[in-house]
Amino acid sequence: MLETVELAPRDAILGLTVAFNEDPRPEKVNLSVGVYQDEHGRTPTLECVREAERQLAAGPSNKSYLPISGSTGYAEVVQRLAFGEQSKLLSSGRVAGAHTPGGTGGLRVAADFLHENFPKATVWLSDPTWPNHPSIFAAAGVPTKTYPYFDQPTNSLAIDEMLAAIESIPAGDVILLHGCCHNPTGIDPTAKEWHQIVQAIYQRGLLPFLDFAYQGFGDGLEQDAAGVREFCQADSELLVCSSFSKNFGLYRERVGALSVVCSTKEAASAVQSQINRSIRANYSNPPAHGAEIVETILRDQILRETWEQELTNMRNRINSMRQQLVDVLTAKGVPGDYSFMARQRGMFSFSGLTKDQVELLREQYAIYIVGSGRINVAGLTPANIDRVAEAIGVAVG
Ligand code: PLP
Ligand code: TYF
Repeated sequence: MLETVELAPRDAILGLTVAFNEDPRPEKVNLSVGVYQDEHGRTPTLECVREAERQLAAGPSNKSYLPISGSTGYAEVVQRLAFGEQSKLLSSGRVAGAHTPGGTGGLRVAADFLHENFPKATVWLSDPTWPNHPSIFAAAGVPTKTYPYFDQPTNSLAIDEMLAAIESIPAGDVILLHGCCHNPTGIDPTAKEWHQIVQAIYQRGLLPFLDFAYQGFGDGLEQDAAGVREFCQADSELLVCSSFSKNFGLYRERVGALSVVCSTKEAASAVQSQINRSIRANYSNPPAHGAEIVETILRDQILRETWEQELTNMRNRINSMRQQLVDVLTAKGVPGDYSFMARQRGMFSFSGLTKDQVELLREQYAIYIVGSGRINVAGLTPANIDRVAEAIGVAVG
């Protein structure tokens, strides 16, 4: 029977890393998957994480199951980070949620929850978006459609088209937004645009859903929460999916969370019971280690300061590489204006390179970029930036 199974296509992004690892050329550069690399091209474990693990190893051990929705202490620190230390939501009893295996786990739990409780709802995704978004909702049986987001000619947010689209989405549908550091474009709404977006969503009667996978990678922990806070300000219902893969460098530990802001405590209890039901039939209860690390760091003043410094260093290195790439491309006389790359935020730069140019970079230079032209800026280092710019020059020339 199993011989009838057909080969599935590789993941558009993770599949490239498989191909990269198989590439024998020593000069190869991986600018595909969104994993932070330091100036030596390494993905180090953060010092705050190593220290938290030392503390955890020295303390009492408990390998019994966590509750279905995970640790409540962890949920509290997650909410403080997303909603702000002063948020009235923290003690309101109006936030349901779960500690999930990564942001992806949170997205899938939310998708199952939506499918089960709002079977007629469509989830609206930005065009473009992270390719895993449509896959996750499709796997849960949730239909998706797209709204305009990116204005190619100006490399900016297509705010007017986006607002007009929101006004025509049927009430009761769900709209997914990237909390910050939009993947793949690197373009986020300004404070004024967030305000317009929130008002339009609120007036239209849509359920907003923020995918918050890069807090701290844009302009700072608080600055990057501007969108989340604008929804809270409007007293809006809201789903937030947090991921700590990037900002704590905990990728393989699978640590994330889903927080659902409801309008009453009673609604939150019912939502919680439905979320738990989805989790039970999915992975039963979450893995503990990554969440223990995050909670330990966020509850300890010294570890938290270390973390914020390490996160700032990662953010600054990425932003400095953005500027350097623009400078080197300009210095080499590569045709085109690349200044937009320095304005984008997060790990990625939507370069405008075409599929053919991306292929040329891979075949001739062993430089791996996602087919959409998305460059992982965090993969650039002082040692490879010149060669990357040179190759881009040939590709676009
Ligand atoms: N959402 C977006 C937009 C992402 O780029 C990622 C990255 O991996 C995730 C969610 C989920 O991350 P993870 O499941 O590794 O926590
Ligand atoms: O967009 C990225 O590169 C990251 C990592 O199926 C990732 O979000 C990519 C693809 C995928 C899971 C994670």
